[in-house]
Amino acid sequence: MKPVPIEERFPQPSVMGVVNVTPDSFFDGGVNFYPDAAASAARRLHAEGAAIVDVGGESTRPGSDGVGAEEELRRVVPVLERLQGEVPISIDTAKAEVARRALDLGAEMVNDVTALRGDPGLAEVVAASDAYLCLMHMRGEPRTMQVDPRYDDVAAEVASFLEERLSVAVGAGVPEERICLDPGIGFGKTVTHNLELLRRLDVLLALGRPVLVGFSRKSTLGRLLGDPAATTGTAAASVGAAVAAFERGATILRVHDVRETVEALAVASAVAG
Ligand code: HH2
Repeated sequence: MKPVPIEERFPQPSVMGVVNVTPDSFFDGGVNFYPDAAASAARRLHAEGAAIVDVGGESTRPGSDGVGAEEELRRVVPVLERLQGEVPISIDTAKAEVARRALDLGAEMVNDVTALRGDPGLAEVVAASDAYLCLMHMRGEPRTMQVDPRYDDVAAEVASFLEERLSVAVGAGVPEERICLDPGIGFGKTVTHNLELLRRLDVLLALGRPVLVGFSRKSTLGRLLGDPAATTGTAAASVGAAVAAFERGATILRVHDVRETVEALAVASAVAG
């Protein structure tokens, strides 16, 4: 059966829970590094109301170097095997081989922070499947992206990048109705850039695709609360950011604190009517 359009599968607002099977992710690094722990975390986030759980085997935090496909597979495959048929899964990867294996194991979405620039084989893997696809904006690469990022007009530049990547994905055979777009909070952006992207989310919404926002626990939140050296933010600040993103039109909120975010969004959407 053909998958329904992404906005039907993930009505606004939907929560995407995060499980990083890594030793070094900026917030949950090490916590879910072992498959049983990661699988339990995914089940818990789903039970708390996550519509989908994003499983990643490579940290993309500022300064990170990345890992090879073999190591990424070694981390995520045992987790996906445990969750198959139980928890809706998104695979956070830029690698064709990892995506292919994850899709074989039942993943429903491919979340690519490189927007199909990381691996020339990924578009074909997604196009040959029924998967949803998230295309994210990143300026530079994780190792160096936070070194003095500059834009003339951050919202317009992010939108024009995503418009181009959307047409690449569609040209490669991924149906447009299965694609969502993401401004990439913290990926080559200052605090000011991140805030402006949320404030002007309408510029991205004008591309006609659902928008996913991942502000959860990111350093901008800690910096806004007065710590210029913060590398993370609090749960409460993350919930505030998710509600602000929802109110500006985001459809999918990618978060670490699922229960709190689901509760806050229930109130915000009741108010929105
Ligand atoms: N943020 C992170 C990773 N993947 N994917 C999308 N689509 N949007 C995001 O904002 C996004 C993402 C970074 O967060 P996290 O996975 O918690 O950390 P790390 O990359 O260190 O594993």
